[in-house]
Amino acid sequence: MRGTLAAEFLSGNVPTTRLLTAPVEGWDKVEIWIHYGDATVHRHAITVAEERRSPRMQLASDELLRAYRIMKMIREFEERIHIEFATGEIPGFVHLYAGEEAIAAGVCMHLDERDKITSTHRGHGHCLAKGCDVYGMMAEIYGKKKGLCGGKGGSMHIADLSKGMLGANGIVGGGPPLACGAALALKRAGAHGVAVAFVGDGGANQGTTLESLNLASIWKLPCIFVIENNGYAEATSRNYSGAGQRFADRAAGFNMPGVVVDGHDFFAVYDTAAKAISRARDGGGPTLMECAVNRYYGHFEGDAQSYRAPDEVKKIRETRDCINNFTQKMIADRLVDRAELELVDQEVLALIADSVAVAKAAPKPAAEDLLTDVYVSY
Ligand SMILES: Cc1ncc(C[n+]2csc(CCOP(=O)(O)OP(=O)(O)O)c2C)c(N)n1
Ligand SMILES: [Mg+2]
Repeated sequence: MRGTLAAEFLSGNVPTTRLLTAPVEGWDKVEIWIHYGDATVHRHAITVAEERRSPRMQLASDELLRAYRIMKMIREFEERIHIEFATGEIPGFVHLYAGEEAIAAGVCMHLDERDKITSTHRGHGHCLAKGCDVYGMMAEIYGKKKGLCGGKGGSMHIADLSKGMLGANGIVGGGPPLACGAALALKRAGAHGVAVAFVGDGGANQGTTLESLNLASIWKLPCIFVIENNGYAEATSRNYSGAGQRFADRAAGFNMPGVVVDGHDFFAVYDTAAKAISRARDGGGPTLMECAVNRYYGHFEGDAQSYRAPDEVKKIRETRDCINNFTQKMIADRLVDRAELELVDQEVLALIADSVAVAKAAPKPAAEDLLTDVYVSY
């Protein structure tokens, strides 16, 4: 142990938990001995069994900062687009993911370049969490030629196959069958890759989703279905549109595990996704994760939201915000410093501001680009 950390530890500035962010499998007790030269100045024994149950204790501080950065990036991206859309410069429809960041981050942090995701019409968060380029995304949303899809897809159809992001999707329930196809290809390739389908609560009622659950189960596909239950499909409350209390209960009918998780809680999502993804990688087949969450903006930008109580979102932002809750836990447990988080904030804000400036100044596709990329041969 380095002297500086030891000194901080003795002064109480570093809690014991900080030293246990990556406990060794099978250990239930750790003794920490602090030496300066030959002298032992402190000996401390900790029972780790309790602490190891908490997923936040399993993440090293650089991973916690990565989680924070992904969520913050999505939030700031969406907040900025909310402002920019109102200027009229962004073409087409935009559906914002703000409020749901913990889901994309908590799931995608377990994925790597082998893995594929399919998305929804509310896809910016999934793209960012899977590693899509911020400049390419912003240019795409502005309909510019150097956007990820040449400016022809816009917000609702961003895709980057090189990152395993198979596309935002204007077809509600369009993602799950694609994820099954990707998962079948991954299974045949034998490299333990997985496919994740993000689906809304409205999308979960589509036949395509139910057929995909069946297919994934009978073919034992490495596929995870993440139902983002934000309580509404457009203006229709989930209570009017979905039979049964929980989507997760439907999983039993398809012979796969079904779990409900708090979609505002990064650690709950992260932990549940870890189990589902590692099960899928090991050939155990699909899992359905239902994440209970809220969206902060309307169904689309411009939605008057007359179907929501006036203070509905305000209350959720104040009490259940995934980033605030994450930050409070991190600071309380002294797992990261506030200064480290502020550095991330500055970096993310600067990046997004620059991506907007670059996107605005970029050229649109030319007339001769109109018919390129319309048909693809395989
Ligand atoms: C097949 C199909 N049916 C209907 C629509 C119109 N539509 C667009 S978004 C949406 C609601 C989707 O709700 P949900 O799946 O809960 O996702 P959320 O918007 O809440 O993220 C509907 C009905 C569509 N795009 N595609
Ligand atoms: Mg919904």
